[in-house]
Order: sequence, then structure tokens, then C-alpha cells
Amino acid sequence: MTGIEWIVVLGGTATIVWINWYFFASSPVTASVTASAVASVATAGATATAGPPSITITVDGGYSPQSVQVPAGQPVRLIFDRRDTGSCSDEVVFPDFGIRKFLPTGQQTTIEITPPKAGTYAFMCGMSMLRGSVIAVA
Ligand SMILES: [Cu+2]
Repeated sequence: MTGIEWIVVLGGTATIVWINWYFFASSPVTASVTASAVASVATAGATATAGPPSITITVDGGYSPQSVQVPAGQPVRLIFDRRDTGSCSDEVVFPDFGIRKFLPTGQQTTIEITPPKAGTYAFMCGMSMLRGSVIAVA
């Protein structure tokens, strides 16, 4: 092969590796709301307007954190803070809860869900390319 051909092959390979890393391997961090946090909110409920515990998920070419851990059977608020302008992250979908919501760039959009039982509940962009999950624990 010529030098140009090698550059094309290596460049293409690097791009494929980067795309896979970007969509599947970046930000593997898990955030969690613990049962005690829920309990303290419930205790404070009489005096505060706290409501369910909330977790902020940054949307910037992906979800960060990519998975959040919450107690099963308790309402939780997921605040999607969208920073990017890519059309990919226009929407977030929670198939298990029948939720599809538009996320305006530069704004925070709150989605409240109550995972009925322990398990993993996926959420994704409108085309299923960006993916995240809510892990409910008993
Ligand atoms: Cu997408």
C-alpha cells in the first residue's frame, strides 16, 4: 500500500475506535440516591417542600452519570441538564414508564419516576444511541 492508503486505513480505524469509546465506554460513573436519603427527606417532609430525592444527569454527547441507583418503590426526580446542541440528545425516552420528553438545550428538565420493583430501567435518546439506566434496588 502507498503512504496515503496507510493514512486512510489508520485514520478510519482510529475513528471507529473513538466512536465506540464515545458511545459505549465514556462516563461509566454511577450515582446513587440511598434509602437513608429518601428516609431523611420523608422525615423532613412535614416542614420542607423537599419532595422526592433528585439526581442531576448532565446531557453532553452522552449521559453523565450514565447510570443512577435509586431505591425501588420510591419516587425519584431525574433532572436532565442538557448542555449540547446535537439533535441526538433532543429527546429522552423511558420505555418502561411510557415517557418521551424533549430536552431543550441549556435547560434542566425534570422527570419523576417511581420504579415499581428492583431492576434496571433503561433510558435513551430518541434513536437509542445514547443510553443510560436507572438501577432500582430493594
Ligand atoms: Cu440519538
